[in-house]
Amino acid sequence: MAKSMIHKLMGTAGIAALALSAIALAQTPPPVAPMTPEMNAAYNFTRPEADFVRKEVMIPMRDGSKLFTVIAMHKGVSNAPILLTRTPYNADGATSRTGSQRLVDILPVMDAEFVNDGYIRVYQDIRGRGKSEGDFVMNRPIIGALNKTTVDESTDAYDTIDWLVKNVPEANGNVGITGSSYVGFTALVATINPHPALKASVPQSPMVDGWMGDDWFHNGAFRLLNFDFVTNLTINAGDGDDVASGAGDDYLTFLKAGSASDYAKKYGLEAFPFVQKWFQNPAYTSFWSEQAVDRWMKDKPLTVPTMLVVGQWDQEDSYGAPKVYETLEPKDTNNDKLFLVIGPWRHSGVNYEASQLGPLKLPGDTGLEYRTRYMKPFLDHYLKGAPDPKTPPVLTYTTGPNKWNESKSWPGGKAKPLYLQANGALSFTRPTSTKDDRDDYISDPAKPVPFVPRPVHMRDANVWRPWLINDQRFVSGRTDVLEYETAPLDKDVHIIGAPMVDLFAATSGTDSDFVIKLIDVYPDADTYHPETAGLQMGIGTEIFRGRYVDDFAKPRALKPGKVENYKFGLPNVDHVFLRGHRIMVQVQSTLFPLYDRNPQTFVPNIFFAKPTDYKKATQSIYRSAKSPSSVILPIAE
Ligand code: PG9
Repeated sequence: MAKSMIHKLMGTAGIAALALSAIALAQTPPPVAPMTPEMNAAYNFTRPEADFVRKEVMIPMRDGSKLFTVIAMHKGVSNAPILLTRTPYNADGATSRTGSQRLVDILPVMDAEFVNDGYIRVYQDIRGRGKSEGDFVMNRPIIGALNKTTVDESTDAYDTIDWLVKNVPEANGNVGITGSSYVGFTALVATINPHPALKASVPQSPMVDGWMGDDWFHNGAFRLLNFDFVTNLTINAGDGDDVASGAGDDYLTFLKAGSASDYAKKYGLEAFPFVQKWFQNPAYTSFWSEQAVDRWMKDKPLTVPTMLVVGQWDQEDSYGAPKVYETLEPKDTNNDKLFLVIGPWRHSGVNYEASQLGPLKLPGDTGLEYRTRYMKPFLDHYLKGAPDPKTPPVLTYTTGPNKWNESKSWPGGKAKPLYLQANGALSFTRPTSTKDDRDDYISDPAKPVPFVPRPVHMRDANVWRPWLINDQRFVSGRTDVLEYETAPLDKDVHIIGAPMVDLFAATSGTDSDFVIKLIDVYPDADTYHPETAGLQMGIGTEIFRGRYVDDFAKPRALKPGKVENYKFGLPNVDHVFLRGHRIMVQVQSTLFPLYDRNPQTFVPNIFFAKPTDYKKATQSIYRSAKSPSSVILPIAE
């Protein structure tokens, strides 16, 4: 019909009404039947108004496995550096924290300074975890004796970087890598046979040697919280739950279970492959020594500028970063590839708001200060060509005066023994007694010393994160904890490095653990800070399993009554015991249920100790001229 004819029939108003009802009809969704299934295939959480672009890709590795990767950046970014993180902890979740349309809200808090300055942020699930293909092997060893496949975390980093620089058009061709703990491990091993586009690495608290002092054991003593780590990491590819052992007092839960293998059996964990690997390797076998990252790295000088970071109170991985620094530093002849940072942080605290840890209040957010003043300028230099920020070879934070401290090398202190003395005294004077002066205590595995006040809820972040620094007064007065204390200091005592334990001890049993705590005792009278009056603040705590006194690979029974010399390090610190404070050392033989109990009777494998193996023992701590027990402090000069 011609337009003029319609006009004549309906008039202009009629046409308008018809047009409106046609639009209304078009806007009404088609009718949905009552039984239409309601699940939706997809929803794009990134709305058109978002200030970012977020892409998900599967990046192929050399063995054909594809790794799930999220690439996120502000809209309009170009010629930008990439900051990569390779994680077992869910790349999708890490990059979609909220439904916000601001990039800084969907990413972890530590990313803000980077993406706001044009960085492209990339998160990838490592093989076998999250949405990535392939098999997950805990801290997948480098290709070699333990790993006969063609892939490891170093080759996966290489293949990922290769793909990114070729396929992300907004990128400038330079890649940095960072992350903490397990993710620090992946950041560190990316520097082994690195891709040429990898221009800098910032491994934070990297897991380096799980037997010596990162996560699984410390000097041979096993950490019972590991069972939760394993259920978290090795049940399906996502984030598993904690062991189903209830929410009661962990102290009683573990005590009632018996040995670590009894606990595993009781809670259905004994078939987990990684649990079996622990149980089959209680000593420092080649299974452990050949996956120690410092050994993988020791023969070749570092080619990628690397800033190792660790917290002074890192309750999980205090060992790795300083160990790698110690191993590689002599090869960094120009002092331009290797950097060490030790901050006033708990494990991974560097990536969060860090103005307080336990009782320690700091004048500012030391996490943010580090990231903006040191980490970002370091990465900007290598990834964006920014001027050299002259990063100090060693950056620490001196607690006590609470200020950043730049130095040329680590450790900075001169060894000075602080000796255990009669009547619970502690002083720099070497004992002269020619008698076998000593203090005894009875260690009863049926009543182990708790590592935090009971009831113990060690999975609670508020308990777990600050336990190393928290007030130690809760064990005062226990007959199985010896305490030695200096007089109030007449001047500041500044330590910078790892205090070393030099302990002379005997046991009436045939095996034993020794735990040493170095403590800063605040003055009792403090009008203006009553909350810290008399505080016994933990500075360094470490354990040593006696059977390894000769050789970590070859445990042996201790001879009852024979004095042995135990030497081991406490965590690296930069701390000032202020004038008026006292220094305290505590000695004990259990730290439960953080560590499994030593039965105090030599058995071939403590994981399988029987209830009858657990026996009381009398422990003797010597403080004579011949056997002068001490904690050797690295005194700043
Ligand atoms: N140290 C941590 C860990 C390692 C392995 C298993 C579970 C936890 C970490 O924070 O990555």
